[in-house]
Amino acid sequence: MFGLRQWCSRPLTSWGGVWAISVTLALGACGGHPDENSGGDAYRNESQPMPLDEWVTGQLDLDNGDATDWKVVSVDGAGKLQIELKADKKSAVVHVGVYDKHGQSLGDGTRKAGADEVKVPVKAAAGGQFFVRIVHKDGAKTAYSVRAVMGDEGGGDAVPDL
Ligand SMILES: [Ca+2]
Repeated sequence: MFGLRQWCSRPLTSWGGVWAISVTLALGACGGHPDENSGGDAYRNESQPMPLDEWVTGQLDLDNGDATDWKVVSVDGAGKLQIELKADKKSAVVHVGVYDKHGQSLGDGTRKAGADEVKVPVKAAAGGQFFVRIVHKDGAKTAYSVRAVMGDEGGGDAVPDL
């Protein structure tokens, strides 16, 4: 179940100087890395900013070394954060994982072949940065659109609409 590709694309959890060494080791150990042409966003600390409420586009091409894109979104406070992803190609299987600033997984989902989109709702316990890992698991290379929205429920302290 945990193939080499899975291992290679696992999130790195250390932020400091150890990081550079980890990347070197990971690249060296994997050879033909699925993210050798990832465009500078294959790791969490390379996450591309994604403004709240705006569709952001990207591309994934597993067979040509761009299997992973990381995005980062900043939210003002606690609440329900939802990540929505649409992929253009029907055959594309795209996994979406959401992580907090410590790298802890908050939720995930998969846009299956033939599906229109996937929505991944998570609970943002506080404001701050949240990271989104988008991984091309299978199928044709594809363009995608991804958006982060904040809901008005699930925060626990939401003020009711009057
Ligand atoms: Ca990439």
